[in-house]
Amino acid sequence: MAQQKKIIRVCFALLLFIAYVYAKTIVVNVGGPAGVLKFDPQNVTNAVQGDVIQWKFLGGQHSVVQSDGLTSCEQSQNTNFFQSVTNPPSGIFEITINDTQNTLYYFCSFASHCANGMWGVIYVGGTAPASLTATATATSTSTSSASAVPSQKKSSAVKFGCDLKLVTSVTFIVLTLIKFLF
Ligand SMILES: *[C@@H]1O[C@H](CO)[C@@H](O)[C@H](O)[C@H]1NC(C)=O
Ligand SMILES: *[C@@H]1O[C@H](CO)[C@@H](O)[C@H](O)[C@H]1NC(C)=O
Ligand SMILES: [Cu+2]
Repeated sequence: MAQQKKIIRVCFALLLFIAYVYAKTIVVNVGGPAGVLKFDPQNVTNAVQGDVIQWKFLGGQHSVVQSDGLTSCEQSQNTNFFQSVTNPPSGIFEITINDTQNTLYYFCSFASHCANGMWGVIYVGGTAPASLTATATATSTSTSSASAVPSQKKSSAVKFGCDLKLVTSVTFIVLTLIKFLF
């Protein structure tokens, strides 16, 4: 009995650890020196529920405002739309991805930046068009602008309940562990 309890505790700790490692922070660079009017990467194709999107303001006057469509320069009709101020004092603006599948559009609302192409998209849970995922894979091997680093603070045992791939791997690990221990 005591041993069983111990095994359960080990499994639980393992699950928490996996959930902790799994959530990632995706950095999107905003602007830059000499009037750079872009979000880099413009299309985030690898976001999943629980991930944090972190916009880093590198220079110039910019903002991040959610919209309702590709290349749209109007703020979202959604009552809970996300929005940063122009140049947050911390130099960073973050959102957490709540949905398993969604497509989030946003733009820079400063001056006419959006009309000049300063907009971006976050494809959540594999909703990105095939053409984009193909280019994303091709470019991510040569450049590392779309860096995905494991988050230090975002972890939750609740999140993995919704991700099929993770549930599958967790089940596999737990089953292997149980088989190994008995
Ligand atoms: C992002 O996706 C849109 C829509 O498919 C495309 O027009 C745009 O060129 C893409 N941006 C980059 C930098 O690949
Ligand atoms: C996710 O949910 C939190 C808490 O309800 C909310 O503050 C945040 O704006 C939501 N994120 C997005 C991208 O809508
Ligand atoms: Cu801007």
